[in-house]
Amino acid sequence: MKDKIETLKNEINQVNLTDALSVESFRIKYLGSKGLIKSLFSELKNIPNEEKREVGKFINDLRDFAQNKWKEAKEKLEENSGSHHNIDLSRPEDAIEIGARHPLSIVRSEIIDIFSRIGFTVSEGPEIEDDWHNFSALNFPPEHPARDMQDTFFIEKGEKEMALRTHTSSVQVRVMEHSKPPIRTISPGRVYRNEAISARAHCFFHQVEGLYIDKDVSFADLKQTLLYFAKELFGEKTKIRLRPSYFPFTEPSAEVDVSCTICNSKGCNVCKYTGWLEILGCGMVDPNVLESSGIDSKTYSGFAFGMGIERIAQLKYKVNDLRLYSENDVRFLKQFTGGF
Ligand code: 2NL
Repeated sequence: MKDKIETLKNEINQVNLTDALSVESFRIKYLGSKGLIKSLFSELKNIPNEEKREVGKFINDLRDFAQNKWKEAKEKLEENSGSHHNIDLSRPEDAIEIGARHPLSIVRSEIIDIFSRIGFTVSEGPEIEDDWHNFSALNFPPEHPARDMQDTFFIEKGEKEMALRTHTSSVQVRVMEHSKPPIRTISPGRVYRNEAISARAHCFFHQVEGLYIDKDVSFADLKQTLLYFAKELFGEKTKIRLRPSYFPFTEPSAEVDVSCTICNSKGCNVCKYTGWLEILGCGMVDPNVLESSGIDSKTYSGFAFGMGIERIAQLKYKVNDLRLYSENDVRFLKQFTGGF
């Protein structure tokens, strides 16, 4: 019996377990319920009682030996079939999503491009402003409602009370303070208003303001500049009309409409059947504003205008909810192309 066990042990020792098949047939042959080791155990009953204990231990050892060999081989096999061995190096990589320009960025670039062709530079400034640059220098009276907490985000910053700029006119005040006419500049940027967020209002939006100061700048210059702009942006056939309006920083002031590009002025629900779309506000710079920034209002005059980029993008791309611009939904964002 002992010899038989010894022979079986040698045999087991020499078996080569290299693949899944040999590992499984090894298990069946030696360790299975009808396997050779099991049959050794059943032969125990034919052995004299005094030897049973010793022979039983031999068979137990043999079973442990075979089991360990099988387990080791199986683990090795599983390890080798791990993911890094299954990589197909010839497989093409997943395509990289390259993304798309944001519609507001496309429209801003287009506006900058149109004005730079007639000599306007681009100026930028801080989003956190003091009262002077955002309000006082722009002729806002002390009691103006825009100075109210309900309209403007105020910030405690050191000793001074600061605010998130409500328009980029503050940038243009800085330009006037630091340079001499002629000044031809546009200031694109983000501005903030304390408003509840809805489809038609947001607590921030984007503006492009323009400023032109020189000797003898007239309202006719303003009108022709804006007509040129409207034609470049919406097409050669575009008409503009000016309606009287009011801003603290311009006098006289006007609101500018373009002929509805969606229905060719025939009347549609976008232009509310008027044939006209409002796109910007403008006016002749109030002499008080020029003087506040150190420009002699007897020698110089100027015009200024301001528009919301969201509004222009809404007309160009028919976006009917302002919130879409800042939700970062790629299904929205990847629809826009053009403009650099
Ligand atoms: C609008 C109207 C406007 C201005 C902005 C301006 C700037 C200076 C002096 C005078 Cl430094 N005016 N900017 C003038 C008229 C209108 O914006 O509807 N914006 C969204």
